[in-house]
Amino acid sequence: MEPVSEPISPALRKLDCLPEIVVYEHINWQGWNYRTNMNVRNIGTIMNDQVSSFVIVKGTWQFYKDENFLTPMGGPLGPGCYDNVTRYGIENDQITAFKCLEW
Ligand SMILES: [Ca+2]
Repeated sequence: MEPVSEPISPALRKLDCLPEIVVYEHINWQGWNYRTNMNVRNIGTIMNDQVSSFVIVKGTWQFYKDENFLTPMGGPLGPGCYDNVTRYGIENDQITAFKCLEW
């Protein structure tokens, strides 16, 4: 029997390169970390108002002070290692939400 295959849909191809971000409790990527490919509407009680550094693996991301993507802080940021949020117009220990604008 021949292999059964079908074309990869554009949507599935996109899954191969999802946006990705890792946020950290302390500056210089220390403390707990949280890695995700999803938009985060509310980071949750334990991690709320704790983020001090992050790594953007893929995509352009925007951070917010309040849940549901309200009160943007800083501008959209692309891939890179960001050692201290305050260097990028974001208040320390204030991030509650973030989302990918494009990738
Ligand atoms: Ca912190």
